[in-house]
Amino acid sequence: MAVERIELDLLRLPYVHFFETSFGRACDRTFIIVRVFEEGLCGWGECVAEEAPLYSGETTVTAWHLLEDFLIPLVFAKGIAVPGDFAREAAVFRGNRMAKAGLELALWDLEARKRGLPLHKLYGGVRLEIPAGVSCGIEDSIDDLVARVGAYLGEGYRRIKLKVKPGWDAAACQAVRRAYPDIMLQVDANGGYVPDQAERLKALDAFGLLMIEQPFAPYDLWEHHKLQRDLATPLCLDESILSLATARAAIEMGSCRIINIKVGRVGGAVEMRKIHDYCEAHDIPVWCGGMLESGIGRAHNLHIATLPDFKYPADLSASRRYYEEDIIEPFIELSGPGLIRVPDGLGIGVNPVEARIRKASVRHQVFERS
Ligand code: OSB
Ligand code: MG
Repeated sequence: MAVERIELDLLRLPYVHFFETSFGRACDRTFIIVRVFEEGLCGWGECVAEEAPLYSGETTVTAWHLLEDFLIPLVFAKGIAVPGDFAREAAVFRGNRMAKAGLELALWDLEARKRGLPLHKLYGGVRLEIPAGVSCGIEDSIDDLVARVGAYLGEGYRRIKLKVKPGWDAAACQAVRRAYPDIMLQVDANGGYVPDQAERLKALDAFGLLMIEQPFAPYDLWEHHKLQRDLATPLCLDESILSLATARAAIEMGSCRIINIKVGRVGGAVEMRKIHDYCEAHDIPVWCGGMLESGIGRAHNLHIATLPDFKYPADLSASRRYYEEDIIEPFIELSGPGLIRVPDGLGIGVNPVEARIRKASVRHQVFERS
């Protein structure tokens, strides 16, 4: 059998609260939803490329272009039906990992549905509840930040990540630590520091952080190595890790002690699995990052985070932490303190709501196998 039809939607959803990082402030999320159809079944994927090329060089426009002009024609030309075949064939095209992952994830959901399984069973996951935390953006003031952290803790979250940048780092950590001395706390700089600012990062050793995520630019594995050498806190890499090859280089160079896995950033669950297995074999813990996904992408992340080497809480929060009206039913909610249960229906186990997708869609296109 082979995929017969693929549909793309470009959606725009407003955040419940702005999200500010070292890249700047965003008030809504633009992303692509991918549907693949075969014999009456439909698989769903989400492409995490953002509107601007800040986190990654990809954008919603480049991802749509790759999907429309290369990846979807490839699926039809090769008669592809399973994710492994797609990953192998799509490897002829360089880069554009988020575009590839959006389509590959839809094929994973379809494959699980064809086999009558929840996706975590297909992956061989080992847990049904995921320890989850909140990624807190930069606020207008430290008081606003402390209040927001307090509200998330009140909702039951146990692990907090603070976005940092030069000038919004030690003071933010100190204020949150003073208010909540015992919480699991970590920071993420999204590459906002240059090596000359290493002293600012070393000062963060004072706050008992679980990790410092991506202080320097993505390509700079050597500078991360030099910083890790002089730092007690483990470094975690996010943007730097694009593939098994970059993960291996970072680990062998001692550029990090922890890896943030995002399936979109590495081009799909096939590559995600290679990185996961390599890290597990080399005693490098991983955890599941997020890209402020809609419920479709977040459900995919929940299934991925069931794999055994996911040892730190994920950047995965309830639907309402991100969006007033998530595009799935039921919404994702905390199932216990700091925990989210993995949906146990077929495939990703949540139901996308067509009417909400149509309402948020700014572009829709159908592709048929000829
Ligand atoms: O660096 O982890 C990041 C969101 C968009 C782009 C990059 C990142 C993030 C987050 C959000 O931190 C995590 C989440 O989805 O809850
Ligand atoms: Mg990050």
